[in-house]
Amino acid sequence: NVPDWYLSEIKKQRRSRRISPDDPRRQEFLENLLVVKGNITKIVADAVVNAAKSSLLGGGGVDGAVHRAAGPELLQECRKLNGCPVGDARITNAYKLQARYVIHTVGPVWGGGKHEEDFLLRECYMSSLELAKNHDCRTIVFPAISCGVYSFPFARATGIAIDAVLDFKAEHGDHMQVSFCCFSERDKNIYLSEMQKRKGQD
Ligand code: AR6
Repeated sequence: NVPDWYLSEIKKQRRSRRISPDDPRRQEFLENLLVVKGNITKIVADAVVNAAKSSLLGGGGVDGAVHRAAGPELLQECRKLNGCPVGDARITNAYKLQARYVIHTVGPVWGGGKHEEDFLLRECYMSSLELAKNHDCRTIVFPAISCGVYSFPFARATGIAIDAVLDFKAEHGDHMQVSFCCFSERDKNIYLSEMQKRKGQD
């Protein structure tokens, strides 16, 4: 449950444009997206995104795996951040991960779709990409934010993730290699089919 004042504030600040379906760059951006199957903590990238909770103090799923793999110093640094609102992101060192940074973002809990879940999930991707860009990251890997404990429907979430990345690249340029990491072949195929649908739009 995100307060209304917070929602209207981030909506005002961030009216990120959407790339037109006819924009020729769309195909190119789609070709440059990668989907990998595996454990996100094993991936080498400038920034690894963590599907965190608002306290930023660790939990299960990706969050638990990231904290275990990075080591206890990650939690020490997270304690200093005083949490993070839903849809926003924070950056820390990555310690023992094969990455320069961990970007912690807090996805919305799925509550049926009428509580701004889509908008907030998009914000997670936008905030994370913006932080990565401001820290000169060339490669970033995302887990399927909100798709585990937070129960966001998978295909809907992957569509939002892909569109957010395309829109970000349309606005800021294609300077970052963006990958999506998921655990199963089934999940990987959902990403690929959402990408395919978008390729078909041109
Ligand atoms: N590598 C890649 N994907 C993973 C991994 C991994 N190591 N572990 C899980 N997934 P979740 P959420 C997939 O629950 O829904 C935590 O307790 C998983 O199959 O990690 O945003 C936090 O502290 C699913 O598709 O994140 C929060 O309280 C996706 O990653 C809460 O869970 C996300 O699942 C956040 O829930």
